[in-house]
Amino acid sequence: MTQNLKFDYVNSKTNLFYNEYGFIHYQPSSSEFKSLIDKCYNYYLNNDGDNNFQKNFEGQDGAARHILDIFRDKYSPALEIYKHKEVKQLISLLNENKELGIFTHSKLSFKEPNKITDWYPHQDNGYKKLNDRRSGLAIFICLEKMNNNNGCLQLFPKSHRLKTLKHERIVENLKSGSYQLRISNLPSLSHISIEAEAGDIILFHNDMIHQSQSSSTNSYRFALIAEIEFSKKIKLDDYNLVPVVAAEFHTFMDKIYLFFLSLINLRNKWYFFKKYFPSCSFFIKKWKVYIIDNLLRKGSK
Ligand SMILES: O=C(O)CCC(=O)C(=O)O
Ligand SMILES: [Fe+2]
Repeated sequence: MTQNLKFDYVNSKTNLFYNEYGFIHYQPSSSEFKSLIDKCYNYYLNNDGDNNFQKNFEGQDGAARHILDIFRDKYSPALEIYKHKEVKQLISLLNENKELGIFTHSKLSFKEPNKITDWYPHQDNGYKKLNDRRSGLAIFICLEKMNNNNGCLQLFPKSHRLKTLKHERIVENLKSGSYQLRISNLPSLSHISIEAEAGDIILFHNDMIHQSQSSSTNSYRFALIAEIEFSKKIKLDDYNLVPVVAAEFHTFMDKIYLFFLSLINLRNKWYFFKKYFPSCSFFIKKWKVYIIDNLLRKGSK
């Protein structure tokens, strides 16, 4: 496969394509969906520099690549986009075993123009703990046009069949301790560039190898990404909060169980602490940076 195939319909053929190649590039036709996309694009463009956003994945020059947990931002249209029928039909198509689907996290992925914001080749499952890998996928939604000039997504078709490969940690920013994971031995598979329009939806398996380069134009290449996991077993999301449901629904007892799980969870408390006592958390962060700085420098000698 040298070229990207785009679908403007969703049926069993789309599903067969996904099973074979590990991704789907779908172009929605709904004008209502498109206006939500425009609203969302403007929301992030006009809020650039807003300190309330939780950002991460800072590169060597300090440029972050993600705004986190966008579904819990009540002003962002992101959740409305993922609840739209254009997205829902794709989720139910791929939820072949009719399991519970939860969003494990949601983010805005972006590229500060002319900064180093590449993503090394990785599988999203590489970031999961060994005992916490479930079947799932990422739903990547373009808020603007993307191509090779502004660092479009690049996929390695069929790589989802290789299962989760070994990744290594690459520290990018010693100050913040930010790092990326990169596949240690990249298999000899060719990749394709996903050139897309605003509103296009790209779904890819959580073992799909993918990467992207920086933006050399004045575009931020805004894209939403949410990851879904399908399972019979419920759990908290990556922010240790009760997850947003993507498919099917919880029973009442499941909801109570999740609520108590979130109450006793420590990481959850840490988010709370950071939000309400930012100055204390600043000192703790400094201390973390000191440790990472020293230990890693010593370790690499
Ligand atoms: O935005 C991109 O180009 C890729 C981001 C990504 O792969 C991730 O967040 O896991
Ligand atoms: Fe990824």
